[in-house]
Amino acid sequence: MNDIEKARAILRANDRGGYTVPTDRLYPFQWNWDSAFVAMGWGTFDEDAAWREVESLFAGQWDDGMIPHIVFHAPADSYFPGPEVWGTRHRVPTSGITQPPVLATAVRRLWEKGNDRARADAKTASAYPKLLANHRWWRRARDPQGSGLVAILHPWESGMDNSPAWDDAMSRVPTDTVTPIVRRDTGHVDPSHRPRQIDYQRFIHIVDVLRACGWAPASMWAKAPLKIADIATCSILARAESDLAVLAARFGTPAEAAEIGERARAMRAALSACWRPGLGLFASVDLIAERPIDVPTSAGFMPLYADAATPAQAAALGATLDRWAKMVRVLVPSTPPDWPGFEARRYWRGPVWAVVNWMIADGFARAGDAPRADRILADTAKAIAQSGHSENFDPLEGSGGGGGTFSWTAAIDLLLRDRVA
Ligand code: 9WN
Repeated sequence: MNDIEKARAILRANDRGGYTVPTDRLYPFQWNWDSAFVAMGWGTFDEDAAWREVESLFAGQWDDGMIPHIVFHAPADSYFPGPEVWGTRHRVPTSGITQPPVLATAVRRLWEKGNDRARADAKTASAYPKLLANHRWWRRARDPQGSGLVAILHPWESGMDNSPAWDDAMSRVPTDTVTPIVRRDTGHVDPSHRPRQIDYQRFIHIVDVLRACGWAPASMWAKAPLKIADIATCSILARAESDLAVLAARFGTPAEAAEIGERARAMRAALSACWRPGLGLFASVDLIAERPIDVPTSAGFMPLYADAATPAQAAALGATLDRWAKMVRVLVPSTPPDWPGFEARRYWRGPVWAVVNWMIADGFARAGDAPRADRILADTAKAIAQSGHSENFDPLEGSGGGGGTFSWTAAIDLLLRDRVA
């Protein structure tokens, strides 16, 4: 089997009939941001499967517009916390929190690249109002004060679950839980790579608090023990707004296009103000402690992906990337090796993720910095060639970590090849 066939075979093997699990057993359901990348991956060779992926994620969308971070299409006992812990009331069982909104970006790409134009138009016309409802939900539920930045209320919402950027805020979250913690993850992958037990206690404490709010956004906003304007999630939403604006011009009304454009502009301005000269990066803001989070992570490059960096900021980010490059074999580590919290193999505290690389590389390319974009993509391809389609990669050695035969890593591999072709 050649390399491209290997990547396609992973998506086919992880397809559960209309949706793709991130990997067998470790993550046996549909995850929100994984599916957006996976849909783009499917789009390189099977447009039907790509649209099915998008539609099955929409099947989990709540009436208020929220798209949950997990859709539990079919029962499975190999993951904790399952639907019984979330106790939500949607038609399909889902979690009660969300994840970075990559979906509008994925739909735009599928629409623009679709070979069957009539189908691409019809599918996009049906996706557009759902995406608009989702972006409006973000603004209403997660930026009620109109700051221009949206907040995550759980580290899982960032997708970068145990990033050292959350350490200080998480240290203030109590560790007691109503829900008994019955971890399954540590039976599937090396426990020393996974978040620690105390992280899980806090993850589940927050779930308990939010569930007690009946998953009602206003009450969640008032009671959440963690509230962070995550620089990566905000950048992903700002970019998604720009992509949605393109769809609005074709499928929406002028008033909607203006509304979306205005949100995108406000977000970019708010993002630009998150620059931290001392770090040479952008940084998230702890909205409870009311201070920026001065921890260097790969998320700090993400405003490039939203066209929110000034030329001077983009140049400074380039210099930061060059400094990091001297310390690693594979860019972009989730946190750099000279940071005291760095751990080469523990989730989000060092490892490289192909999807994050894809977005950061896209950001450098948009800023006109093709050499750095190419370097990041070449490193991604090198790690995949060395270690296969792993969930993540050790930045010092290039070895694979987390789950194997991973859908979004296969999807990025396909996108890399699509770009070259
Ligand atoms: C919790 C599926 C998901 C990714 C996240 C990654 C990991 C889940 C977990 O796996 O998170 O959502 O149980 O560890 O951190 O980014 O979406 O691949």
